Amino acid sequence: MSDLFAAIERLPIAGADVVYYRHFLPRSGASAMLAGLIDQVPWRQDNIVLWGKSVAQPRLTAWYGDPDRSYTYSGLTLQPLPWIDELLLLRTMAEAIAQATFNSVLLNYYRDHNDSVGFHSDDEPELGATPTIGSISLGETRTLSFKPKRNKDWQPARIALESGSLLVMKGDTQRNWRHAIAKESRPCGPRVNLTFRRILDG
Ligand SMILES: O=C(O)CCC(=O)C(=O)O
Ligand SMILES: [Mn+2]
Repeated sequence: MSDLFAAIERLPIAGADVVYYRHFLPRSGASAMLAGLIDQVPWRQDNIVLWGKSVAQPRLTAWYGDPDRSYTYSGLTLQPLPWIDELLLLRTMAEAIAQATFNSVLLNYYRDHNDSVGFHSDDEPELGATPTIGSISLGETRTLSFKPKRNKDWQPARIALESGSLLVMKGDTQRNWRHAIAKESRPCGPRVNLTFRRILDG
């Protein structure tokens, strides 16, 4: 088997469909893309409502997409920024591998080891019942954890998301599992994650 095929891995998670493409982007391309996005994107730190309290999200975000698409999550409604060339290129590449079409992307900027995203699933109604999510990682390797929503017989799972990788989650993944990026105990460098999504009509 060539290295390229060996680097495609289906995660052994019941009731989910998660495939990891380690070498989606060349290393040097991923580093250049990371630096360009950190520099160019108008990052914001929104407040979200958690257990009835307003708190700053523990990371920076940005939302790009087709002009007629807005997105609501954790009590926030975001209007998309207009596409930039770098994101259109990554979108086309991710669509080819995920066999899906995407009309928006949420960018997360984890500045250092203290930034994180709590357990959630990408199950907003506007994504439909079985959304395909294409998740590209740039920069520092961080661990994505999965835990089952209901079935306690299923073991939690983890995967290290390396720079230049694409993780495709589809089918029942969001219905059955939550995922999170925990803080790291040791200092680490920046990471940008891009989750391409398709917001449905109506
Ligand atoms: O940073 C990641 O890998 C995950 C981000 C995520 O789950 C999300 O944006 O919904
Ligand atoms: Mn998510």
